[in-house]
Amino acid sequence: MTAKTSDTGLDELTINKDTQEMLLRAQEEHIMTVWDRLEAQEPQCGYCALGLSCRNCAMGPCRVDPFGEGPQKGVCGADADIIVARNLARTIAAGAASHSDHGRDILELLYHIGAGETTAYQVTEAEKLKRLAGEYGIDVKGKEPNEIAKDLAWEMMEDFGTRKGQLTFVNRVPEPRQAIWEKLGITPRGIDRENVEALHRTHMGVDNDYVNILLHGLRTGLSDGWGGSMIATELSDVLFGTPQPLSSRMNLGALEVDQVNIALHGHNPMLSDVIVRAAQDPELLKLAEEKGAKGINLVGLCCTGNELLMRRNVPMAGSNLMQELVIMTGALDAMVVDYQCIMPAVTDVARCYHTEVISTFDKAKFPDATHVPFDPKRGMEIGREIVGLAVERFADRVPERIHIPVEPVDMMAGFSVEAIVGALGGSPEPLVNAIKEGQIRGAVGVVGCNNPKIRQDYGHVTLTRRLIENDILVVVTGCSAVANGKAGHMVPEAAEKAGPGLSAVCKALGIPPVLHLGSCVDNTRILVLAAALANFLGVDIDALPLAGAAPEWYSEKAVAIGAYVVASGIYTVLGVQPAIFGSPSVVNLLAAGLEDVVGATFAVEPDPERAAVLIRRHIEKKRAGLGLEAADPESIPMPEAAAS
Ligand code: XCC
Ligand code: SF4
Repeated sequence: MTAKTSDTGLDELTINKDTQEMLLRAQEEHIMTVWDRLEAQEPQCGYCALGLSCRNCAMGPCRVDPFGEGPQKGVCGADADIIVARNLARTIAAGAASHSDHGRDILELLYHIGAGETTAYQVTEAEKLKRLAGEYGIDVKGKEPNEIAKDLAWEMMEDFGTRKGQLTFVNRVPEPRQAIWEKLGITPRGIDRENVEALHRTHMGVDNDYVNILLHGLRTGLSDGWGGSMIATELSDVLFGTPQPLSSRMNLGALEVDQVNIALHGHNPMLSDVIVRAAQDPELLKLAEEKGAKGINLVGLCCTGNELLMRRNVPMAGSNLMQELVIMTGALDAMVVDYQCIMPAVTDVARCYHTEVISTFDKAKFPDATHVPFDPKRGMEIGREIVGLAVERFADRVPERIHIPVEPVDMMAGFSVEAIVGALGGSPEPLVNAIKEGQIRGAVGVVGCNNPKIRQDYGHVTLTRRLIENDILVVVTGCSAVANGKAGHMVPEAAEKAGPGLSAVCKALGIPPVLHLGSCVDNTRILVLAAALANFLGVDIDALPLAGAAPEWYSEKAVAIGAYVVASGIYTVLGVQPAIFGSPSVVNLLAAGLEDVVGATFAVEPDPERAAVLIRRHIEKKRAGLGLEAADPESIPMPEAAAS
């Protein structure tokens, strides 16, 4: 069944030519995609969409009638506020747990290296390792990197538990903000602890005060942003290198028709790093040649793709909605997956082609995939085995079915905070001055996923475009980085699309107006940058002309990110409604009440033209608050809501 793609103009589903061509192919070949499955689910459950259903215990499942006619309480007596708040807290916990468990995997790898248990990996950034060890109070004098690695890993493991009382990276947070968290009782104590406590509190009959539940939701988010995700980012830099600006290419055109193509999909870079090395192995290259291939070509998908793009210049095939479509090119010999955002549907699509799906983590298995369990102690061996499987598959291609749409688009990636500060000459001062003088009005993180409910990339690209046109610097991560890369926003020449002030700054520095900061765990780079700017100015983060946006989010992880960004003092606009509208009290708290508490709120605005105005108004307001030259927010006209 391919109803959606045949009934609806492809233009309404996506702004991308590569997606459109592959959806036509899906129609011809009768292959179901995520868009078809969404249509099959419609109409989706209204109670669930509003957050009003609960199945936290076996007296339920329960639901609260939003129109006030049916039941207003669950069997246990939980009302709409409690049910919505509990559901939201569980969503945050699931997202935070995903990021943080990813962080733990990298951390355990650091430990194995330090303990001399693997030679497949090593510390590549000894200086950064020392800097981190310093933050953790470890004496590094006279120690070899591996010894420091072991000590640091041990200390970071304590951040997951409760022994320390609070996470070490909380020390990076500007003091006024630390004081706010302390006063509210939401300073994150231990990464695992906050997640476990979130599950405890949302069990029947524990926390029945929606405000209290939501505050803990923020704390759980903070344990991700200033904990699990931050550890993932920092240690990935230590092990695989701190990203530096580089030029690359992206979209489905990154596949090579005459080479073995391997897509690396998921989030954790540790396995894909050995695959990058194995793909250069002369023996495997020779085997590929014997099979008739001219080489071995790697492409990325989702955040594993972002990690590899930033550090290894592996071109990106696409974002989360492209994972089925890349198989339909008929030119993908293997898809290697680790975890998160990998649709179970990939093995269904792969069955229609010659593509081998290879799962690699014991915690993330897929029916019909070949499972090659990752073991950091045998890294290279496994890398070679996987590349070997892909090479074998090349011979099974069906030439008539190969269709690679479009040519790849050029883009730049690799803007770690270190690289940005480096480009500025070693200090955030030039950026601060450009903001003070109004050349740059402020900065916005446009992040997160694609969601088939939204015309693919329209939200990311439109919002970003309106912001840069108005001299607002945009930083991107995750699938938003793919959207903006494909739209041509991430080359230095894109400075032409920016307003005069931002354009001049970009030209002087030779950088694009939209900077690629990395994967979704790398949203912590935005926190680090925001803290550095705030500390430089001697203010709290919420005083800065900053904002966040997730125009097309779908994932629980995006909710966790939203929670830590807002709790860190940054106003955030969501393009997809979270399941909270069944409780006006919860909506009120998140959209207004939090302002007095953490100095930032959430807004929901599906129309990116209107979201851009909300953000511009917010930035002018913050500029005025800092005593900088600022426009009257109300002088920025709000476009009419688009008819849907
Ligand atoms: Fe997943 Fe990170 Fe979302 Fe993309 S942006 S769909 S979470 S890959 Ni994080
Ligand atoms: Fe129903 Fe309460 Fe059980 Fe939820 S926790 S399923 S509202 S009885």
